[in-house]
Amino acid sequence: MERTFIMIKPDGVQRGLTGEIIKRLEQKGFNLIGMKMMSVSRELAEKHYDVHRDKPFFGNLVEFIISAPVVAMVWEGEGVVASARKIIGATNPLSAEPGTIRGDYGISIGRNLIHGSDAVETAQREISLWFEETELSSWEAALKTWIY
Ligand code: FUP
Repeated sequence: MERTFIMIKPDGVQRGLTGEIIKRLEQKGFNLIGMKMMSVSRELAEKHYDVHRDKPFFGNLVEFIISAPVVAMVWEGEGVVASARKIIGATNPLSAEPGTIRGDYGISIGRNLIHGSDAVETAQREISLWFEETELSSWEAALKTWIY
């Protein structure tokens, strides 16, 4: 079953959107199989955003991610990587459609509330970066018969 890595960024946690964000993914029908609130080390933040290392916003992005706790999660379900990206919305919240998380709650690209893996391979890399396999509990939702 496909998995994706989702992180509620420091702004999402501080603004009290953790429950709302989990609710949206949960009610879609995806399974939450791992979750932890954590302070992120500079090393982990830099590894996570390694692809952006040479971008002008890299420094500010890392400082932001390590500035306050995040909620790191792994979600499981058919097509969860692309579907979660749709639920999250465009990177710039001002361009994100209403009805998406960033479209409903954000204004600034540097405070866009949430991260979601952009492809299945990226998801695998990010999940192994943030979680030990023993921290993940794959389980069959009681409602599965009514989702698939
Ligand atoms: P996304 O996959 O939607 O999270 O977006 P990207 O991987 O392109 O960017 C990662 C993060 O870098 C964004 F969530 C916010 C930040 N960013 C900026 O601060 N400025 C930019 O111009 C682009 C991205």
